[in-house]
Amino acid sequence: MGYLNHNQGYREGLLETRAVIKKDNYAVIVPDGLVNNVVPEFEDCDVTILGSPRLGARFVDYLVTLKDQGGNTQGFGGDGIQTFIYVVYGNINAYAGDEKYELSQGGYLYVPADQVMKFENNNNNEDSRVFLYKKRYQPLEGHKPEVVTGNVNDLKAEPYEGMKEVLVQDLLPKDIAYDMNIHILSFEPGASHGYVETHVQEHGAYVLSGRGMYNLDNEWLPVDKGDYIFMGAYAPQATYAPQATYAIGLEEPFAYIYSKDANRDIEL
Ligand code: UGY
Ligand code: MN
Repeated sequence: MGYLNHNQGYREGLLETRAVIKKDNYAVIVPDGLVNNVVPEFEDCDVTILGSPRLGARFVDYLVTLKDQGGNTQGFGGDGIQTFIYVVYGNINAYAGDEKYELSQGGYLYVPADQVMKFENNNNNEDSRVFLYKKRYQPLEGHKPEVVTGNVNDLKAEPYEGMKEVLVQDLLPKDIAYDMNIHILSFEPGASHGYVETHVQEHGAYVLSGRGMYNLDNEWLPVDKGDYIFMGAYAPQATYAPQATYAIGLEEPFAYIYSKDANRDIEL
């Protein structure tokens, strides 16, 4: 693996990757290929930009490793841009304006578009890692999103579309004030989507645990913990949790956190 585990130099075998990029359609981005992107105002962090408008998304997703006292204390988002942070591991302090939230693994904070988010590592000089999101907010007259925080370990998981082996958590309220939501879908080994979805919404998904076979525009691709999946508007998409070549010995559910635009008509 490359920069994420700081391995340098040549590797034993051939250079190869599972990554697939189909701009404006879908992408699978694997940890091995990630590189560090220097982004102003992120101090003492390793930052990788995952989904972005350059890939065909209307949002930006990042994977950020916060080192020592690392973070973004200058401010991220605001001025029309809403933001969301989720702690993959470690402990951080995140702020909506001046309000502080202490977040540990599974903790998250949504900050509406009229405030900036700040965050800093708070893990006794050990790294913390976060999945970060921003998107321009599409306002709706008479409605205003609030700051939302919580931890997925305290959040109820509901059966997804009649399948008790597939659980969904909604991290943001189901309220029309929000123009998107963040969900976690979790598939027990052998579970699957009920159908191949084809919808106008787009997703950026980060795999938190397990493995699956993912149908993206009718290609079945293996995906693993730590992978990032972009699903563009109308890209057909469905999952089988560990099966095919992964049938044996995997007890961990296949779970990913993902964004989905919601509650708005299409602007012309
Ligand atoms: O919410 C969704 O559209 C979700 N079921 N999509 C997905 O998992 N690819
Ligand atoms: Mn979907």
